[in-house]
Formats: sequence, C-alpha cells, structure tokens
Amino acid sequence: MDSKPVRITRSQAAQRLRELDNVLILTHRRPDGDTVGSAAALCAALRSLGKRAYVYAHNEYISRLIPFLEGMLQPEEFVPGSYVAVDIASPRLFPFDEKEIAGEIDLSIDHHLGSGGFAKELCVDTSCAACGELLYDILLELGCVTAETALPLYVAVATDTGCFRYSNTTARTHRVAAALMEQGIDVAAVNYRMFECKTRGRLQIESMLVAGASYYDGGTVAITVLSDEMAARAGATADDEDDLAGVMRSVQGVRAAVTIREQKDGTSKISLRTLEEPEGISAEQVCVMFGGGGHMRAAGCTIDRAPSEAALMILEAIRQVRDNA
Ligand SMILES: [Mn+2]
Repeated sequence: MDSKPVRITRSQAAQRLRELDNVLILTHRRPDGDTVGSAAALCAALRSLGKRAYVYAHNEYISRLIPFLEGMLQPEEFVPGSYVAVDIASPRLFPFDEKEIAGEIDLSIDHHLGSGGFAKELCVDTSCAACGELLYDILLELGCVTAETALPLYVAVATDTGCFRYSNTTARTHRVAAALMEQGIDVAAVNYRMFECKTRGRLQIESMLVAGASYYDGGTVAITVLSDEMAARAGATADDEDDLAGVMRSVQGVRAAVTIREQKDGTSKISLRTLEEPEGISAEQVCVMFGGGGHMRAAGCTIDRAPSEAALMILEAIRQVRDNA
C-alpha cells in the first residue's frame, strides 16, 4: 500500500485515462470544491469518451456542491473496474477505510506536497494551485475541455485559490481560468453561489463567532468558540459550519485565528488559520503538539478538554511556536 507509485506526466495520465473503463472517481473526506469540481469534470470527460464513470457517493457532500455531481454519484449496483483519485494527498483522506481497496487505485491526480503512496501511478504537480488546474491540462490533451467540463474545473480552481486571492494563484492559474471562461461559463453566477451567498444560519453563526471572540497578544491572536447550544440557536445546518475557521482570519491585525467547535462529548475540535507573512506562525507546528496536523497556514487538532481550557492550551502553544520561530 505504501509502495512508491510510478510518477507519470500529464500526457501519460491522459493516455492511462484513455485505457481505463468503468471508472470510479474518488474524492477526499470533507469534500471541497477542488475535489468535487475535479471529479465532476473528469467524470463528464470520461463519459464523453464513451466510458462508464461515476463519482464515489459519500454522505459528506455539502449542498452547495451537490448540483455539480448530478447524475454522477455511483449507484449501488455499479462495480468499478478501475479507480482514479483526485485531490487526495493521503489514504487517510479516503472517504472509507483505506484497506477496502488497498493497492487497487490505478491513478492519482493531485497537487499536494507529499502526495502519493497509494496509487499505482501518480500525476502530481505541486506548482498547480488546484487539482483542477492540473486536470485542465490532462483534459485538454484528451480534447475534453468543453462547456460541460469547464464549469466544474473553474469551481475547482476558484475554490483552492479563494477565488483567485490566495498566494498560490499564479499567472498560469488565471490563464486556465480565462480558457475555461472561453467555453462560455457564467463565472459571476457561480462565484456568487460559491463565495458570496450565505444562509441566514451561516451569517448568524459568523456574527456569534465575531461577537464572542477574545483577542490576545496585542490583537494578534483571536480565539472564538462555537458550542452546540450556539449552533442550535442559530438554526445552522452542518453545511453552515463549513470552513468557519476562515472567519476570524479576516480581522485586521490577527495573525493566528483559532476557532473551537465544542463536540458532543464536551471535547474541543480546533481549527487554526495563520496569516502568510514573512514571520508567519506555522499552524501545523501548533496542531502537531496536540496530535493534529495540516498545512503551514491551516491546521487542526482535537483537544480532550472543554473549550475554555482548550483555548488556554492552544494559546500557549501558539506563543511557543511564535517565540521559537
Ligand atoms: Mn486541492
């Protein structure tokens, strides 16, 4: 399972896709717009080549993304002949127990550092802002960049770049987006739905997080808590809690934003976001101290304490990482 996959080029990946059939496309746990958009585009592309293809049907798809998967979710009777993973860096992110299909994944298309280890072949480019940016090249080679695939590819690229705002956005990312726009997609409408439109429940939660935030160390660290009782009071759905961690990051002066979600058993799920700046705090280093992990700017962990206590522990950890940097 952990044997090294064969690294292949975009052209080789295109060739492999030409050969595969009865493809089940795998998306990662807590699916975001990149994994869903990539899966939807790949599924449409494979079907346009006359193949049977479906996207893995797990129950974590958020309502904003479900429309992109219409008619694509794997029916129970479908028996896959091959598996392709999109935007999945590690088997830990499979939406099922990794042992279920150990060694059976034919191809992984991804853009994460440290990707691989689970597929027979891996097409990875970490300079791509999104898996969708890499997949664009592969679909171009297959003659499959069409009005149908352009929209989900755009969603993939827009999602991972925070709608072209994050530092991973390159001139190339914009060129890909421009080429996708030339297929006639309505980017204003999709960007509104994906990045601007919020339910009242969501806004209610955001306002509670802001109102309840505590600031430390000259306003550079923000900590806020969402309890079950607050979520219920806001009338928020699980969807409404998607990516809450980003909310406090936008407060001026905040370099480390901590969002604590109280769990049913009274423990605390921590999301940490830190700002990109020369002396930025590594979110990963902080969360690793509590058995969690993630990336430089976004990481998470679970602390086996009530939120009030967890808040002090995470604050101490942030100070330690910051002062040792
Ligand atoms: Mn991605």
